[in-house]
Amino acid sequence: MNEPLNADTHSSRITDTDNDGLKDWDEVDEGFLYYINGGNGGQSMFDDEGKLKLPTIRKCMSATNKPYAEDGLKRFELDSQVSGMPGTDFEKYFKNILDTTLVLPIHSNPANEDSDGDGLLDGKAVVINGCAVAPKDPEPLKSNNEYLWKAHINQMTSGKIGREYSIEMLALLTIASIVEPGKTLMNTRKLLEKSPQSIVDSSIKAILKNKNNINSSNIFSSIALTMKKSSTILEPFDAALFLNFLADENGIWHSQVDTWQRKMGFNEAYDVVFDKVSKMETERFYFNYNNSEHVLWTWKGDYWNLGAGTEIGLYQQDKSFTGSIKHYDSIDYELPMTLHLYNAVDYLTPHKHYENIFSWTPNEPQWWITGFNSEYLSFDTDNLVTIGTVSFKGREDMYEALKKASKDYKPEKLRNLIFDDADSTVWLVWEE
Ligand SMILES: [Ca+2]
Ligand SMILES: [Ca+2]
Ligand SMILES: [Ca+2]
Ligand SMILES: [Ca+2]
Repeated sequence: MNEPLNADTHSSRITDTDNDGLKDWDEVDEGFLYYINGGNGGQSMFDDEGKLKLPTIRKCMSATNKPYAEDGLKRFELDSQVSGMPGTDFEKYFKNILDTTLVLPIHSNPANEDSDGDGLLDGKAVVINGCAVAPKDPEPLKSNNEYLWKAHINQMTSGKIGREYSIEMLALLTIASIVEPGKTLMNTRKLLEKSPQSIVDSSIKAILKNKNNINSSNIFSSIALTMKKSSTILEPFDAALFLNFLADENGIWHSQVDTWQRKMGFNEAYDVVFDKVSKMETERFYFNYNNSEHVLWTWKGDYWNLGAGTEIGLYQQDKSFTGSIKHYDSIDYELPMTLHLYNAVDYLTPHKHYENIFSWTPNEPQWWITGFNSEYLSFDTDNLVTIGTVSFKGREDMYEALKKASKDYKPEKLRNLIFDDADSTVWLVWEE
């Protein structure tokens, strides 16, 4: 550090030695220092010269709350078995260590921007080309998905990233609609003969009409099987065309903002349908906002012939619907979102690493962000890992509402979210 931590100059309150967004002093656990120096008895943390009074390990051990001493002692116990350490007289050596080693209690290391070496910075997001690619470290002294974040930061530094729908794809679709359709378009043409809107309308009607009987009716199975039958005879191109998806410059398929699925909204019955025909996981993050239940809904899995994919959508409850299950409408505005999919390879071995399946950081804000790589065929759906962001900038109250609701989520759900207050962004890190 440039200056010793002291009370007089206050330099540590204005200096950020490691440039991680936190002043040196903010990285120190002031509360513990105050407590260990007898804060309750009115003693100062500083001596007469204004220097910090650092506790010894033994003093920390005397504290009711002794997170630092516990760690230290474990290390010293191990040291006694390491060659070069005194084999005899260990007690005396140990006692000396306890009484002479001073401890600076910290939240994070003031001299290291990434205290725990997991790739996430102690006090700010990792920013590449003006874009936040990893959140502020939620636990600066505990490694969080180290290999995943390092792979992701590397991907965002030098990998292929989609930002726009492909112009060639738009041109191709226009041409396809005016020239005689080739073989791959034939099946889609058959499906779309009646016009896409009528297919959508009848699907919506069938699903909404029957969702109250979801457990007893076979209608869902037959809808699902028909959908699957239709989709498996299609090339990815046709399936994407049917779903109104477009490819980006890297050949990854994505939903569009203005699309027929927006009218359908979402409910749990749809997931039941998808469950019958694909291998997919879903997770829902419910929260109340503006007196209405909202849900951040996410999926990842094997999407028929569209390949490995993942999605995040934002919905709000449609209170006018009076079925036995709740129906959600798509939100009628858009937010900046990004989405990335990885495959954890050799997951249970020391060679574990993450392969990027796609990265999609569209310039256009989204209500439902999706990505599908139809070239990616060899994977186990259990090993898919989604990283996504939803920026609530301009809708900070919504961010706060989700953050507040998350405090009641079960740990296995909560661990998939990271809240970065600095830019009101929610990070989805969905590994298991
Ligand atoms: Ca710092
Ligand atoms: Ca630091
Ligand atoms: Ca870190
Ligand atoms: Ca960490």
